[in-house]
Amino acid sequence: MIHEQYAIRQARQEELLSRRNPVNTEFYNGVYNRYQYPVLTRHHVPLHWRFDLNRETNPHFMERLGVNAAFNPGAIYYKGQYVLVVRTEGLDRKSIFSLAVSDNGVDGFRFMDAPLIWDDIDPEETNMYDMRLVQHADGWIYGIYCSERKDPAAEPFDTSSAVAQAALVRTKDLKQWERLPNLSTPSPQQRNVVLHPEFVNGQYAFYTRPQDGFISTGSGGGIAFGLCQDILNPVIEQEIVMDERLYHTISEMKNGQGPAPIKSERGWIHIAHGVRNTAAGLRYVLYTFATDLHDPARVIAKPGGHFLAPYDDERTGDVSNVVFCNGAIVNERDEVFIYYASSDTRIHVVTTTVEKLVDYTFNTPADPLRSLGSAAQRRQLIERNEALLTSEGIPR
Ligand code: M1P
Repeated sequence: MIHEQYAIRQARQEELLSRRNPVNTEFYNGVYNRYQYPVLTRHHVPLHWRFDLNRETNPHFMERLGVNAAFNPGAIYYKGQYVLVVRTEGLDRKSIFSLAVSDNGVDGFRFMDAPLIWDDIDPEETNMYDMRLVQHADGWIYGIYCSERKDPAAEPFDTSSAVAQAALVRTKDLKQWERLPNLSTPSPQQRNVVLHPEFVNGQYAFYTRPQDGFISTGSGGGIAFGLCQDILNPVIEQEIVMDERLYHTISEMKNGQGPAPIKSERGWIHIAHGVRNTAAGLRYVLYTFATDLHDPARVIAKPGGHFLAPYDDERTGDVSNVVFCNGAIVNERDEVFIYYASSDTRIHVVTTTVEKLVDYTFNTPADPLRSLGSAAQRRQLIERNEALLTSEGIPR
């Protein structure tokens, strides 16, 4: 028999699930809209995924399989709906993938069916996370995720060292998933690998992130690009760094491609994350850059600084001072929904348009890379504005 607490708790959860999510009018930058609430949190996870509902076996209605966090979602616009593949982290630290769907992209997200599974072709795979969903020109929807295992070369006392690789799955209906072999690259470890949505020179193209270690990218110079002939036996022979990390920038320590790039008339618009170290630990922010339509490995525009950083309450969570994006959706009206997680804890959205993303990416000044250059850049803006204000007789 169902426990009487179920109806009580479900009514409370329904208030959360059906809550509207208005634009946050206190925030303005002209680039995107923020919203008042996260779009998904661990509290959105269905009760029957967490509780044993049976009064006989769970008389105290205890949460048997709790969820610690819902974050870092991949995203796809599928049959007119906004679908996220959410990194749902259990209390056991294992991340699993769960689909959540909304009709408008900013509220009403509900988890679907049950967490995703596929053939277990890799018994050493311990954890999986941060899936990018890509509708490829070949007709398949690909999921590229980080597959993590214990480092086989670690000393017996070392129970933390890990190896990260890029794993591939694909589907046509978001229901049946086919697990493909892991991507092989020249780099010892990989994270933040993303499939380009179109063929390049007749081959599959990937954005990669070469790294020597599990946390540190070491000699890995930044976001790289590589081609792969056979998606069923995915091998990249050569990775070329296309967006390098640089001293005293927002991506001094590491960076990584976010979702698959967005196609515009002026180029591919990329959303990526940049990481720098601070006395309080790593700080993750998002930035954008554009690449050539015919050569997506050639950067043609890159604004200075961050596009989006942790804001107010977003600053705190399991891993504080982090925003991370691996999912974005462009709908038929060229509206852009950028899904990101804050502090490895919960999921938010900002909305903009392709036109605004292009304007931001091509017309925001580049990082001058030196303080005096930044001062000169700001003085030029002030001088132009003062001249305009004066010419229009507006006091300042
Ligand atoms: O904890 C912040 C992020 O750290 C990793 O990102 P990166 O590989 O760029 O350092 C990932 O584990 C990511 O999931 C996490 O959000």
